[in-house]
Amino acid sequence: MNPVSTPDEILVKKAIPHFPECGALKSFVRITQGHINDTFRVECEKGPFLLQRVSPVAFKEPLKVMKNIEGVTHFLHDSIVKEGGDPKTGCLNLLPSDQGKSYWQDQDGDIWRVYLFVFGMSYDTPKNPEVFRKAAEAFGRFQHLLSAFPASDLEEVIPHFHDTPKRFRDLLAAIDNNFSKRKDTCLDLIELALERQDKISKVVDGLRDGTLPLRTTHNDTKLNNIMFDVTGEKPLCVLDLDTIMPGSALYDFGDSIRFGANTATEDEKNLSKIHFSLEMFQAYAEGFIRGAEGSLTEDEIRLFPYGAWLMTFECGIRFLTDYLDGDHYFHVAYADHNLVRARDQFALLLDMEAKEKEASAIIETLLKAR
Ligand code: GN1
Ligand code: MG
Repeated sequence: MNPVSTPDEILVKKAIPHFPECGALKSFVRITQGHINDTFRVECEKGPFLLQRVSPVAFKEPLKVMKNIEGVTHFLHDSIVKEGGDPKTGCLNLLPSDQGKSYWQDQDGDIWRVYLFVFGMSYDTPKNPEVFRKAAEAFGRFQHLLSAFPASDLEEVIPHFHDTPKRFRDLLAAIDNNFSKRKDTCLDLIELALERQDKISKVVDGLRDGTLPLRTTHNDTKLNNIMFDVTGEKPLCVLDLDTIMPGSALYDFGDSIRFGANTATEDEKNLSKIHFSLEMFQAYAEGFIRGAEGSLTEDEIRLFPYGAWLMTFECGIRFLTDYLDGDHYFHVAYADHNLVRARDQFALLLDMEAKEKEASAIIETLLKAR
């Protein structure tokens, strides 16, 4: 036995005894896919579970996060049971803590939660358009199912989460402060961002004036937030429910494209590998429309290419802002990780701009076939 405990070991050993249904802890591994929360797969006496500490940096009011997740998972659980599905794999399931809640709050005020472990696999890049289409159907269906959920019960856990003009103002402040003294290393990206500021308010404006409907949205629809079964063929459930809030369908559509229609990963250093795949775009658009079962408006669908562009721009400036601020928000694995991510997003953005006409033509064809 290793006599010196690692910081992770201290954390996990502290948390697990507060979830009686887990039984004694046997071993654990940290899962490094997410950029925000601390996530561990824990092997316990009663089986494998997923243990997470909700990031206090990202979520200033973590109890609101838990309230949303409790509401949504119970709602999904009941809908899946009604349809004769298996709620243990069809949605996330929270375990109770010894505080009689769906979470355990430690002495520092941090929130810990445990989910039943869902066996399966997730993709960081879609292996083919068919996989991407299936993920799109799952996210579309998720949104459709939650259209019956009382959206007024949802808390706005990160205010202005996809308010791109607000994200842009945050970037301007970060450029001014230049806290990390790294501004000179990213002047080209700053210029690209500044040149595009007139194009970034279409969705917030549409939600404000009612031309775009406000919906219950996931808001973080990366492909790896869909758990597929072990064969990688069948989507089982939607993961990462932290940012479920009222929003636009274009956020969910766009964020998926930003991530999955990129021919490279989100932090590819070799920019020549980064392209916007129209084939993936089309597959996702088809799947999302089908999964949403007619609930999307024509205006929303017509704005799909713009939504993809907007979410790519927004994510690019968020990475850039964090780089300028000194990496306080996103977990980083090396010194200029956020800059690499920002460069990646801007490379993708430029390719989307080059392919804008083709993307719009794909959508017009899908609209005609509807
Ligand atoms: C964060 O933690 P993760 O990887 O699920 C972020 C998303 C970004 C994403 C970029 C709460 O999500 O908004 O799109 O990184 N989540 C939050 O990979 O800020
Ligand atoms: Mg997330």
